[in-house]
Amino acid sequence: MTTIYIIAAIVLIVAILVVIFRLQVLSAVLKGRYEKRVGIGNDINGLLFVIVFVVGVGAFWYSYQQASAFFLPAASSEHGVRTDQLFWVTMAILVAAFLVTNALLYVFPYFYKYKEDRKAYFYPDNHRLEMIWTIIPAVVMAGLVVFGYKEWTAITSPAPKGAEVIEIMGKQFAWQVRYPGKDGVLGNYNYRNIDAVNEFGIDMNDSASYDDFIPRELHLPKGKPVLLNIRARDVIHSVFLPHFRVKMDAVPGMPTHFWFVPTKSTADMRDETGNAKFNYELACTEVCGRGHYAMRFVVVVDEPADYEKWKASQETFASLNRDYAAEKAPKLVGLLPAKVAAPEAPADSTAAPADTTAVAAH
Ligand SMILES: [Cu+2]
Repeated sequence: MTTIYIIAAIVLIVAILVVIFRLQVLSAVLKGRYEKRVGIGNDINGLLFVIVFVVGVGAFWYSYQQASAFFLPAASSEHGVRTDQLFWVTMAILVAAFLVTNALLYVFPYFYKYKEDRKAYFYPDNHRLEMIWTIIPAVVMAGLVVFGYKEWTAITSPAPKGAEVIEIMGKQFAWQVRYPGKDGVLGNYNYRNIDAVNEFGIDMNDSASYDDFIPRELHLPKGKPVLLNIRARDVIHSVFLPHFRVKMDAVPGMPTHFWFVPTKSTADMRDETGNAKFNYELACTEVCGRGHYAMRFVVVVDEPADYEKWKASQETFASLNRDYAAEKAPKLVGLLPAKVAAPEAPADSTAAPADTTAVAAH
């Protein structure tokens, strides 16, 4: 309560001082003793406007120069190159408009500051000027919207036939990816099937599930369309592949997707960046909880032949969890590949590689 009284008292005192000052000025005007004095402050203020503009533009350019070291390298996907172009064209137009309008805004107070022998010119309207500054921005904006819309429809169009289908699931706090295996079809899933073993909730009663595999890295083929089927298990996450300019939310209960064509392999990027340890990465770009920062997943882009080799080398979820698969779907247990015996260390390293057909004949 005392605070309110103190504030009220301060406000009243200030108001009284203002009124006294105003009365003094008015009485001076009435007595004809009032002189308008324009001090040096008028010139200084005018000059300060110009200085703020020049220093501001300089600082703006300097910060751009400094920050450009941290910009992403050129896009590693087909659509990424086009969206980058769109971005830079928009940026160039905006910067040009910014410089012109702000130059006028800051230079006018300098040139048209108060001068005793000058009277302000009353300039109510000018239809031609208003047409110019309405129509030009409208046409430019409409052009940008049309190009952007065209690009957006291309990006969000259905994936071409034969695209590699990969499922990405976000959970607190990791990404998991699932490949469809040899049949090219991802097995069904159901959230009710999720448990400690089956993090995806894969339906083991769907025969398409039996060759699905869940690797620890996301591998993509260079030069081939890739379709990501995206979902989340708990909260909203967001798939972000910055080098490919791919960003799409992962929403629980609402599968999303994104297709694109990677154009540079990991090896290409290591050459391009001169960094032998370069790796593409998948990050989460939705603040999804405490462990959000830890949702990094390594992405590898292979030459198509290496990609096929890598796929062939992956063990399926079902064969890694044989007992689980057998328990969940006893009828389909025949789909499990035969148990592979642990390879014996060759007694003689110079021996010819084992002839697999001969082994099978025993
Ligand atoms: Cu997340």
